Amino acid sequence: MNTKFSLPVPALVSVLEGKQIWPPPVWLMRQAGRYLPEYREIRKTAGSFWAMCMSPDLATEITLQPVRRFDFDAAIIFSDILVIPYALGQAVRFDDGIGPVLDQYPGYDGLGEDPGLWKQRLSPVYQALEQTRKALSSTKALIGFAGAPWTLAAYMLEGRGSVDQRAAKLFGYSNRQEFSRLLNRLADAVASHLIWQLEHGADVVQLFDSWAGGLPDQEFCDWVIGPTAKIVATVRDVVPGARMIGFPRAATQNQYQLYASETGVNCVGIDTANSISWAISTLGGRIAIQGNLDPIALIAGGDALDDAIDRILSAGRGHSLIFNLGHGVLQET
Ligand code: 1CP
Repeated sequence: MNTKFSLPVPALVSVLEGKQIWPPPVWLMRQAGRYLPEYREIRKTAGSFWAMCMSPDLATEITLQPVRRFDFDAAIIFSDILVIPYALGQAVRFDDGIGPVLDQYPGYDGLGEDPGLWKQRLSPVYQALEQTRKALSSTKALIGFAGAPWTLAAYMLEGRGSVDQRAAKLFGYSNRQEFSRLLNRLADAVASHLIWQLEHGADVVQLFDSWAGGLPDQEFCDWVIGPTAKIVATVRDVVPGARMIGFPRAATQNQYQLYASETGVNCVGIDTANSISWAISTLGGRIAIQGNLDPIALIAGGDALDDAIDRILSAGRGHSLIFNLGHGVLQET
């Protein structure tokens, strides 16, 4: 007789497998961070944000903080999308009050091409995932993540935060071939990073394409959908059935539709300005939908917050929904 007990499947994983769970599983993008006093406490002594990302013990503790406080259905590993340029050899630092600052883009030939070295540089993330998975209840999902190639290229070419995509667009329009080689290299590194995260305890991975908005349709196809589809296929070659969420923030409805049908992700994250009822009725037949409470409604609280939550829940009833924000939690929350 087989006496093996099976562990419960986290609600968020069930939703990504097409089930409808009510009430829907909840987590918040950027749920670990400066709005939490217990995070600020660690931040004071850790030295820097980067040191926190690169310490498996601190990253594990910070990942668990919001789950402990709010009983969210998922933990997202505490790290940053800019670990990929770092792994490729473009140094990153985080200046207080300024945000990320990157060394000058070294050119395609200056980017590291050795996956062994990428893995070595990113190993604190995998160690943190292993530790977190051990400490986390089996009813909670552990989410790994990476920046999508277009968004990473925007930071790598701009060299700093709050990018307006100008540097990446200019580079892409003027050197189409070299830009597509860059996106390809990024897609390889991102796929490897996601595979390694799944192999070290992540149940689900999310691709953040935070700067996907404002691209013409042709470039959205070439620079967002193409590399994302390549990543999804590469990851699933190694990890069959890998559960993946894509977040092409601020894409148009037409672009969201293409993204949902062409990339292969199990779920799309809807940003604050897009309509969740549109997303559920148009895309929700095929894949799960995640979103999309305005992070500022969470600051406002009161009736405005209740109404906004009710609207999302009534749109999502009877569908595969993951309740989340339309962008990250703000520090003032
Ligand atoms: O303490 C501090 O000063 C650091 C603030 C901070 C934090 C808490 C940064 C710097 N990154 C993070 C963690 C982080 N970043 C997570 C952790 C897990 C969680 O969600 O709790 C995640 C998923 C990210 C992803 C990330 N980093 C994105 C994609 C999501 C989004 O917000 O669009 C982006 C664009 C970044 C770059 C980045 N890192 C940090 C800042 C301030 C920024 C944005 C810079 C900018 O363009 O203005």
